[in-house]
Amino acid sequence: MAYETLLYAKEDGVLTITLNRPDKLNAANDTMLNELQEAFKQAGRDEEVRAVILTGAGRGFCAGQDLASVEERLHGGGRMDYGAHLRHTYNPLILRIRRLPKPVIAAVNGVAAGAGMSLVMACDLRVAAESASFLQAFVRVGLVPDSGSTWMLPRLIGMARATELMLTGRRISAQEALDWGLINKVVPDNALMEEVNTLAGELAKAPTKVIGYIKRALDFAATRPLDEALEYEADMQELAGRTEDHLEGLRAFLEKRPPTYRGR
Ligand code: T3D
Repeated sequence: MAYETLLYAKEDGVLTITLNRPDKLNAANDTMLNELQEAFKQAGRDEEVRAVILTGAGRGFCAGQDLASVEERLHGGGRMDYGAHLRHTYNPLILRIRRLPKPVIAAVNGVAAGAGMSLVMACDLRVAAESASFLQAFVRVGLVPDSGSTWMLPRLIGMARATELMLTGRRISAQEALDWGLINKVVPDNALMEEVNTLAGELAKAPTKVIGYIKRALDFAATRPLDEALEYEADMQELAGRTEDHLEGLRAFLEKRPPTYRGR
């Protein structure tokens, strides 16, 4: 499928989805939001895809909702029904990323603002270029953090810091984001894609189904008491134990050789 606002490139099991409205710092309009949902749906269906990278073209990662398109609607005398808009666009997209049974890495090449920052947080791993930055821009335009920010940010950096970023809209550097636990790694700008491609390449050779179960177990445990999390771990382990890759892992260990996982 050809996309208007995304680049979609697949190589050696790694799918790279690039947000492609560089002049607008990849701010998300409705076309992009629909295309992102479609692209992640495709990523889920395509068995060749075993790891996904999400990044941005140009100097930004994503500046959040395209405010010009909101203004256009309001200017035309219309009403922007934010609730309905979120329920049809960002919310299903965030769930689709979280529920994708494959690893998703954000390669944060520049500024990630508002829902663009939420998108980064929805990914499983986050690697940022030194010059990248993050802001909960919502309050600056009189909006509440959305697209999962209120759920994800306090879990990643704690309530005190999350509240500060949400109430002030302060922009933080990649280094501060790393120090606070928001991201996994900071690399020089010119090394970003090489670093992320290497990581994605390794993940594309991992036991993919099991990675899907790990994602499910983590998200389940995030909101449940210990006894329920233990039960869920047991369910996921039951499923993992039935995969071909588990058998391969066992054999490889006993035969003292590296495993070859096929994602099944
Ligand atoms: O239902 C719903 O949809 C609600 C959902 C809401 C979710 C949200 O994401 S709300 C928050 C929306 N985002 C923002 O408020 C961020 C707005 N952008 C900025 O504050 C700044 O652009 C940045 C801090 C991100 C970067 O600043 P800077 O100085 O590096 O770049 P710039 O010059 O401001 O932006 C470059 C261009 O991108 C510029 O266009 P121009 O003048 O060169 O033609 C700018 O207008 C455009 N741009 C940046 N952000 C957006 C945008 N255009 C539309 N929408 C944007 N969000």
